Amino acid sequence: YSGSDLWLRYVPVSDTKLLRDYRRTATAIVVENAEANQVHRHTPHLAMAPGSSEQLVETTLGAARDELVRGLGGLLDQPVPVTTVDGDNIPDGSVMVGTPTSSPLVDRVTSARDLAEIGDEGYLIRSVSRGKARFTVIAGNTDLGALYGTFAFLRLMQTQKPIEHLHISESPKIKHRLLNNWETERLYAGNNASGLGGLNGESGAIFNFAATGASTDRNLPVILDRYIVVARALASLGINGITINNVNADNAYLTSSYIAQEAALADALRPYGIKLGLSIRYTAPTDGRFAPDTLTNSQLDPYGADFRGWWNRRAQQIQTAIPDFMGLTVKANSEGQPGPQDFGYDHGDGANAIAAAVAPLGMTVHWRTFVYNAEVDNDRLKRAYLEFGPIDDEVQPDGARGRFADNVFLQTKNGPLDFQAREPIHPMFGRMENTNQALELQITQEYTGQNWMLAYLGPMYEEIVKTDTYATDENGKLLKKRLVGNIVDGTAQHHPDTAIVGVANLGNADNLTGHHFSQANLFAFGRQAWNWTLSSADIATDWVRMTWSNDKRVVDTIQKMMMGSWEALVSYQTPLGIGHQFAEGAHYRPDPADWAGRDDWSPIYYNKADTVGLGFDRSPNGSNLAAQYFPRLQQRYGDIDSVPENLLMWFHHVPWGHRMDNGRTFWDELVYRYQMGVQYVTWMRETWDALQPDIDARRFAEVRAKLAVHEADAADWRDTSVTYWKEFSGRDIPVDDGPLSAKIVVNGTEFGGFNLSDSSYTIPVPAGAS
Ligand code: BDP
Repeated sequence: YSGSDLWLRYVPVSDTKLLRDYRRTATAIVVENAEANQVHRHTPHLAMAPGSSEQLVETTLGAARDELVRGLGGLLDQPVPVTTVDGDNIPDGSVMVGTPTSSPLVDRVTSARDLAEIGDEGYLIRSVSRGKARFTVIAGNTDLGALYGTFAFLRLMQTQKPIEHLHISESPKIKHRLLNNWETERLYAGNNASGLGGLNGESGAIFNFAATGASTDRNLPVILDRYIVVARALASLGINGITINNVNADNAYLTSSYIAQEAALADALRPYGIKLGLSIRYTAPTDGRFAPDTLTNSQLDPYGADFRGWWNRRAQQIQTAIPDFMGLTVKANSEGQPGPQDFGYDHGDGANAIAAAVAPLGMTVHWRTFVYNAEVDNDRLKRAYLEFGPIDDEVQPDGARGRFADNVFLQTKNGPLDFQAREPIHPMFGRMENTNQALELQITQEYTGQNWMLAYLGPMYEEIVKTDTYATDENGKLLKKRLVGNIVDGTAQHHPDTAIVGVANLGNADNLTGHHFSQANLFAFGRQAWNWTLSSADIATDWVRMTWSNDKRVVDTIQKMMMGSWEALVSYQTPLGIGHQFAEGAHYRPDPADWAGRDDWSPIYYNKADTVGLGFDRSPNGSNLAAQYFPRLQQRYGDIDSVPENLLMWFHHVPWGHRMDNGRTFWDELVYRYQMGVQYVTWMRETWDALQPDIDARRFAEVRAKLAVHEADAADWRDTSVTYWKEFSGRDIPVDDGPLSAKIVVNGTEFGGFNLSDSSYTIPVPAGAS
């Protein structure tokens, strides 16, 4: 098995008693008027590629019905018929899907009050008895809600939960649950950024939009199996939009020939409730490819009719082909991308100009806040808040606060640097009271091991969304709801429109993500986007059951491996709050001694290693990034004695002899952390080996091969880093003379199982040295 079905495998239920119960509870599929609400098709001859096993569907309820046919058929290991119901005779064991408008039956057996509570995209799943018949109803207010409920129902069986007495009401906490696909640049699902070559056909972008060359997909509205697998998988999580191209945007995506391909893709994804968006370049109107509709630089005035008119015309052209097109994502004045500042304007002027151009079409603008330079107080991290904060605060002519338009979302990475394995939260969360704010998380493992390291990021997402911002109101009073999740879902500051964005890891590898375990990060992101209060441990358990096995020992073992894997990565890569120690370019290997041609890309700029200690002083004695946080966090982060140890070097230049909470010196603890992270990977490799009899051969071998690379590369991180730090600390490598107390702990639970008492560690002599 190649992994190409992601978590939608539907293998027969292994527990025989449960299989019998399920077979009794799900005997027939009833979807009334499944063909009634045909989705829009722009491309008349849309077709699956020859030889496809997936099928195009034309309605959302059709997708729900087909998923039940496939899912129940697979899980129950017998076909489950699609039937119609005569009058009142609902067959015992029916699984009925629909909305009160699509289905008179669903209307009859659901209560208007229950439905009122779940909103547009929520669902109900109810076990109902009528006379002698017992059946299950899956209902939404919209077809999409009903589809989400269908996947949730199948998930219960995939994870072997009881389905006889269901009383479920679910609705998403965040309105726009989106992916940004970084199509080609460092495509971690399929490229060779690490220089290690690829396994199992990892070699390219998932959507083939090549402008030139003899690609077979080019300009042809041919849909590949993997697009539909992705659509189904994303719908199973409730993801409702995808911006398909990289934020360093290529204007080609706005040309007519690309729009035709985008329309075909949108047509194929539409039944699954997945809308398309595009990343754009601020100066696209000046691109000669749009002639005769090409502007000159002097026509790019954000307040002028030329600039706004151009974007409005282009957006209209897109909307004609893709009526439900979401909108545009903009990376401006960031890492060399053009933006309003090049023309004497600020981010508010630029964002609002494009927003005004697309607002009449009902589209949004996601304006990214990833702006930085090292010149602000010698700290790259301070700039975003300094640029965006004042615009959010600005009093407008009508007395209201905040200049950003209503259809603008400021899209902010979880932390102030750049998707490092662990960062403190971005200081802007909670600070943008008057602006829509979208949280951007990275699913693709750019800085977290790419497709070579097994790192389950669910606990990282959980840590982020459950971090307390200590946000206060205008009188300085602590808000009641103020976790990052509350800010993002709008409950903290009463924002009606809300969004979360995952930078996705989809590529054309057979298993779509390169590393089999990277599928789990997409799964976790989607589940947490739907409901950020979920536990990442439970999500991992579900994923393992759906993807690998329902055997209890296998589930427990793999889940345990996953749960400590992120913390292990932090340990051997960037422990105790050190950040960005990567060799330039690929962002995979360590190079702490590097100056990358630019301060704020350079490991030495971030580590500040010297004979006194290690780490970046962002306390009031240093750059005082700490002051950008709300008062409680300001104090906590600003003081070396109260900062959480896992963020120590993020905020302080820590003396080598500094005492840690456990009594060890900082130096000793640092070395232990590196070692502990590597040991965890060794333990994972050994543990995986022991699972061989329980795992299908191909996936077992592929993961095993990756774990071997992972272990060697983790050791490289440890050795390269510790060797370099030692030049500054001048201290000996600690030799452990008893059980170490450092452990991989996630949410209070310890993970691993390795023997820490045997962890004395000696740095190998570098090659060539004597
Ligand atoms: C950095 C990536 C770069 C992205 C950038 C961004 O290295 O490829 O374009 O983030 O988010 O992490 O814009």
